[in-house]
Order: sequence, then C-alpha cells, then structure tokens
Amino acid sequence: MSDDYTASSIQVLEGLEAVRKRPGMYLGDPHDGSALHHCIWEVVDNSVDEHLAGHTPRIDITLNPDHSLSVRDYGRGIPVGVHEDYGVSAAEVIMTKLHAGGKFDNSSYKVSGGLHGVGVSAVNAVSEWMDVTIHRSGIIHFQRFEAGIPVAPLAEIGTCDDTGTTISFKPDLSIFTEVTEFEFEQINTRLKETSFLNAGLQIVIHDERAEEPHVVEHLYEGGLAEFVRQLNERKEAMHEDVIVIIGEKETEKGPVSVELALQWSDAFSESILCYTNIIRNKDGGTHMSGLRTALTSCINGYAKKRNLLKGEGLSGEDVREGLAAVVSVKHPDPSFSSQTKDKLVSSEVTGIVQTVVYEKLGEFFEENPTVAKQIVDKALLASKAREAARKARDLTRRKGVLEGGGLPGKLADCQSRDPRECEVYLVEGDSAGGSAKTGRDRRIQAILPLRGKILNVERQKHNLAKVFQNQEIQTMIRALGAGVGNNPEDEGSFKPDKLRYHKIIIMTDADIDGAHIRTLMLTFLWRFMRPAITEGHVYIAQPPLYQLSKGRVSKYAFSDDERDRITAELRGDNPNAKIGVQRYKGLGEMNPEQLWETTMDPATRTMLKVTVQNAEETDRMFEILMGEDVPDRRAFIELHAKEVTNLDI
Ligand code: 0RA
Repeated sequence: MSDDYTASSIQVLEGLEAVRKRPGMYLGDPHDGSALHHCIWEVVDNSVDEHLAGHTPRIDITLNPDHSLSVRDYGRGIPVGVHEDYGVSAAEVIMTKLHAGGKFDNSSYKVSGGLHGVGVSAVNAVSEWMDVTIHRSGIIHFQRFEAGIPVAPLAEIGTCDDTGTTISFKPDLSIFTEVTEFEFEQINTRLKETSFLNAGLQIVIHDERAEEPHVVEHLYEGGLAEFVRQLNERKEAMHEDVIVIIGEKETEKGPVSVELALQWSDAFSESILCYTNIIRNKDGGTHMSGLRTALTSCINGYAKKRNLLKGEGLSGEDVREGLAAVVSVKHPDPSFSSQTKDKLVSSEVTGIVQTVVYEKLGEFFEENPTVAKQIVDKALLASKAREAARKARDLTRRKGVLEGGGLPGKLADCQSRDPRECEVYLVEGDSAGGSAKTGRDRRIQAILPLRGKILNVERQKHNLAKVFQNQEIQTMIRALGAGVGNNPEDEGSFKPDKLRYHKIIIMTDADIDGAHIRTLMLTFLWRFMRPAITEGHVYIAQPPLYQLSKGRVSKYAFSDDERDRITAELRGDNPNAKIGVQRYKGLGEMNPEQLWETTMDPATRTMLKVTVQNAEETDRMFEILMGEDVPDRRAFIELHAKEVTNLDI
C-alpha cells in the first residue's frame, strides 16, 4: 500500500479517536441527551441534502427494538467507487473521515458537510456499530463499522432495482450516559420542523420499540405557511391567509434567497423562528434584525399614511405582539457567531431581508387594507397595554422602596452576598417555610414562604397590571431582585445577571396540590423571568416520599421502587422483619433536621434542574395546561394520561 494510504488511514483513526475522547466538542453534551439526538440530525441531514439536490422525495426514520436507529432515503446512494486519494471506497471515506461529506458534491445550500458541522463520521465514531447499506446501479452494497472502524471493506451483497441509502447506528453507551434512550417526542418535533422547512419532503417516523409500533408521517406541501398556521393553531388568527414573502438578491458570494411566512393572531406573545440553510438559529441574527426593522418601518409607515397614529410611533414590540413568523434564508456561504450556529452574523443579510420584506409587505398592505388596519389596531392596543403595565410595575417598585430596602418581610435571607453560592427556596406554605428556616444552612440558603396558590398568570396575560399587583408575585420579584419581564429592551425587565441567588429552588409537597403550585410558579417564571429557566437557575427540590425504619436504622425513599428496594435491604435474610413505613404527604410533616437531611443538604440532596428543549413547544404546553381553553386541556391530558404513573387520589 502507498505511503499516502497509510498516512491518511492514520489520520482517520486519529480523527475518530478525537471524537470519542471529546464528544462534547463535536456533538454536544453526551450526558443530557443532546449529543445522543444530535447524532440523529447529523445522519438525517445527509438525506435532507439528497432531497435538496432533488433526488429523494422521502426519508424514513426507524427507532429499532434493539435501541439502534435507521435512516433510509431513496436518493442516488452514496458513491461506492474507489476514491483515488484514499484507495478505499468513497462510501468508506464519507463514513470515516471527519468533514468529508461536503467534498463529494458541491451543490450549494447543503445542510450537512460543514454546515451542521461534523458529518456522519463523527456519529460513526461514537457508535457501538454503524451499518451502511447502499442501493446503487442495481447492486446492494454493505459495510459495517465498530466504534467508527470498518469491520470489513464495502461488499456487494445482492441486487436491487431501486436506489438509496440506509444508515443504521447504535450509540455507544460507554460514551452516552444519563439520557441513553432516543426520545420520540423530541425526534418528532424536530423532524416535523424539517419537513415544514422542506415543502414536499415526506418524513416518516417508525417507533418499533414498543410492542405496538407507532408510525407518524409528515408531509407539508405548504411549507412555511403551514408551519406558521400550526404555530397559531390555538389562537384566533387576525387574517385568514398566512402572508408569504419570497425574494432573492445576488451577492458577491452568490444568490441569497429569503422565504418568510407570517400571520398575526390575538395572542400576546411573539414567536419568530429563524433558519439559515434549514438550520435553526435560535438566537436569530441578521435575518431577524432585518425582518424586525422592516416590520416596524413598514407598519409605522402605513399607519402614518392612513392617519391611524395618534401620539408617537409604534415600537417594535408593539408591532410584533401576536406575530408568528418563520424566516428561512438560503445562503451559499453563511457565517455564524459560534460552532453551534445559534446566530447568523453575515452582515449583508440584514439589508437583503429588510428590503425584500419592506417592499413585499408594503404591497400586501396596499392590496389588503382591511388586514393592514387590523394589524395597526392590534399594535395600537399593544402600545396602550404596555404603557399600563409599565405604570403598574413602576408603582410596585416605588412601593418596594417605601417598605424599606426593597426586600420583602417574609424572606429569611441568607448571609452570603455572593449570588453564585446563594440559593433561595420558594416554599409552599408558612409551616413548611418555618421548618425550612430552622433547618437550612443560613449562610447560603434563603427561604421565601409563599402562601397558597399563587396567581395563574397564564390567564392574566392580557392584564399585566393585575399580575404585578398580586402580593405573592411582588414578593417573588423583590426577593429575586432581578426585575421582571422578558423584553430586554424594557427598563426594569428581568436580567439574570442581577439575580440575588443563582439557584431558585421550588419546594412543594409531594402531592397533587404541591404539583399544581409548582406548575403555577413555573408558569410565572416562564412568562416573566424566562432567562432564569433557560440559563439553568431553576430547580425542583425532591423531598422523600417515605421514611423506612428498622430499630434505630432509618432510611428515606424517594420513589415506590426505592421503597421496595430499601425494605428488602433492611429485611436482609429475615422476610418477617416488620419494617416501619411512614408516608410523607407534606413537607410540614418533617421536622427541620429531617428536611435538611433529606431535601436541603447540598452534599446529599437530589434536585431536578428545569431545562427546556424547545421554547415553542413549552409555550404551547403552558398555554394548554394553564390557559382558559378547557376542551384543549382535556384533550392534552387524555393524550398524555398513559404517561402518568404516579397519581395520588
Ligand atoms: C456524495 C455524492 C453523491 C451522493 C451522496 C454523497 C449521498 C450521500 C448520502 C448520505 C445519505 N444519503 C446519501 N445520498 C447520497 C452523488 C453521487 C452521484 O453523483 O450519483
């Protein structure tokens, strides 16, 4: 074999080893499920590229009973000929060499091969095994890899009369810990989004892990317009048709195209999703700012021209209230702020999106004056409501100062002033609050008892004044000391870097009421202090469900399974030892020492960290669970009832 071959195969091995050693750098966190699922997107992206190139109308994803996953497309099939530089099949090069995907085919706007980033080889490296099956030129080709290394060369194993590629892989569980199972909901949400963004692409997901296989199919001929319609599914749209804007501009780097769908509803939130070459940019970027500028100037311009404005102009926030929009940019050579592509920074995109949107939306308003008037009226209303909320909040702030220092009287604060080590427990009820105050480590743990059910802010979204006047909510805002409200441009809005405590720990009883109170608190935090959640400051305390005792030995159990395990352990060889079982219904039943020992001691406690996979889904969940619509809630609960394992009736 040539020296070149030896050199490149060493390079391949080193590359695979690097991925196995530092999976986090290539695929995201290997513990919390993000890298595990990233593996799927990486493999699917290759097939999406094959669709973008016009060669496959459909992609099948199968969750197999052995916990492997298969992705099948009906495209041209990965090339199988010997690659001249490497002396092995092109397929093997794609499967083993980092970043090889893009080099074989230089059509623009590829999702994979340098855009998402790492390519299928990185997934191969972290898989116990990966199989590739290629139907091409009438022949079925097959190759297996283990930990990224070929078990044998690509082999011909049969004949076929179709074309396409199937890649199956089983994640290596020595690399992925904690979350080790593929999550159907997460996969479904993401792939549904993929099919919205690729009008006409059929994506079929087969979950074959349970006895009863589950198949879900996504095919949206309407693309982005259907995406927006679904974002507004539970809202009252203000205009029947989704507005669709398409444009393209030539740049030095090649053509940049813009596709935008938008619709206003009677909602109070805004949700604008941004994509570059089918990849979500969750922090927006230049397409987002171009769109925002165009919206503000277009709507203000129209309102002025028609004499609809009374006082000053409408703010960006006002015109975006109730807006659902998806903007998808295709760019031959985009730049992002980081590896994870969360934010687009290509500066030329601002002007392109701005111009395209300004022109086309202006035309739409001229042709649809009734809709335009409704949109302006909605923005005027938003502007008034915002002014009222601002006044209510200022009043709250002033009152806080009058009461002395601003900290609420019910707060038992901690001694430390270093927020990084400080924790605040939001505790249900005064009696549990009392135990927590006595039991805590007063150096770093503060206790804020909250009385009864706090206000359901989901039902008061349109009445912000009422939210800010609520006693328990004022108390929370003042204790946390970081402002309130999710619009960073607003003075007094929530700023996570001002938090007085880096851990906000919700501690409620382990019963249905406790779960309800916890949800009310989370709803408030999500609607008014969202970064506290998204930046990982919110936790849920886990009080024990049982105390088990035998003689002087006593242990705590946090679940029924654990109760059974510990009971067996305490019994030892004597099946008749009668073990004392105390079921805790409320935090109040524990004395301060027990509460500290089981739930609050940082050295031994377990807590759940609140995380969010998908902001739109979370929004929808709060809307359904906490909002006004009873039939919707019933349907949601019925749908998820089978997932509920722990009902206490
Ligand atoms: C490189 C070149 C060609 C196709 C592909 C890659 C390809 C890769 C994957 C990965 C999953 N499915 C895929 N389908 C195709 C084009 C080869 C030709 O010109 O025929």
